[in-house]
Amino acid sequence: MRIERIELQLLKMPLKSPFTTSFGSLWEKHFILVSAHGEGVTGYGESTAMPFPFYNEETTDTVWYMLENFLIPALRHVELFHPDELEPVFANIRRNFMAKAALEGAIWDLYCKQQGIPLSRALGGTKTEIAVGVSIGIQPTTKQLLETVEKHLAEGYKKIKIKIKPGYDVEPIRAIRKQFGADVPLMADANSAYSLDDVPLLQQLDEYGLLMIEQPLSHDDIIDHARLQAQLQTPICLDESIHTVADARKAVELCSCKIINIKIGRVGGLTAAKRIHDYCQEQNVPVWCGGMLEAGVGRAHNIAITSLSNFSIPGDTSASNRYWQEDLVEPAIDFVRPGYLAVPGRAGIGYTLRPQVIQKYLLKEQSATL
Ligand code: OSB
Ligand code: MG
Repeated sequence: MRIERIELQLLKMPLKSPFTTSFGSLWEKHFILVSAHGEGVTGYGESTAMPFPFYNEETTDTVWYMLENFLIPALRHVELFHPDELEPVFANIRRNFMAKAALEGAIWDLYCKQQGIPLSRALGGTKTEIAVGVSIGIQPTTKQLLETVEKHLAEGYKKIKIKIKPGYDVEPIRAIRKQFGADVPLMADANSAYSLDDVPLLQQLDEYGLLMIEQPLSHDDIIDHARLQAQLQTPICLDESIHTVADARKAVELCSCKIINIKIGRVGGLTAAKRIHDYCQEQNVPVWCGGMLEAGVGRAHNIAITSLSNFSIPGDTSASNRYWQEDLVEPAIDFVRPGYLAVPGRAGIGYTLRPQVIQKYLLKEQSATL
């Protein structure tokens, strides 16, 4: 495959409403859009890094820096036949998973467009539609939380994920169960806000029949999570702790979790995401696709990876209108029937970009010829 030029664009888009987690609030999202040009077609990738290093160590600026100074230069003088070959090209650059994933995603899309095949099929996905859930940030009041849950259930979302933190955990979950019953597919994401001192509190959640609790303990831990899982009925799902298939193997072998959240950005790209998916499938560990408040390009990549069969739990890939007044892609990413998104049959990511929307939110851009 030929890659002639890589373009970087920094965009900032306001969220419809602020998104609050145990690590802070976000009012607007920064995106680095990566465009890979070659043979008359263009592939797109989107960085999922936040402007601050509170979810992981990367930021929008570190992603730009790594792309400009290390990752794009690493493409010079290499001949690629398939995007899987990028892993060895980037292997001597430590971590920086989101930076790698943004570029790798653009090259996967470029490859698929050059071959004329959908990204989902190139990855081995078979589904034609995917069931999706919604992630609800910490709300100022229980009333607002219940209204938000009600709205998303009425829209048809197949899973409700709420963010929790110390002081905002048992009570909101109890309130949701009381109002909407035991059958609502409900889970909680703690974003590392607890420690082993909180075992008795976390055990109180067992009575609410949650699908899982996501990343209760430290962002870099798998040992304490195994201790906690041994004392909890609620399945633990790991997010922040898993970056590689080796991390997944250690967590599964230690029984640190029963479910894994795969985020393409957090694991360094689609090739790594597929590898973790395949390992978990062999181990009978279900996975789902986590979100990072993506715009259309990132959502399209999430839809493609979710078409793989072991993505058996609805993920965070809500419709475009969940966060955005206007999205970067068309057609708009929306339900084909309540709770389901279609897996596009068109080549590559299967969506086109909207230049006027990109121009409106553009902060800076840069281009490198290879
Ligand atoms: O931990 O899953 C997380 C958003 C930003 C940072 C971390 C997380 C999230 C989400 C997903 O919960 C939100 C979404 O994309 O809908
Ligand atoms: Mg999470």
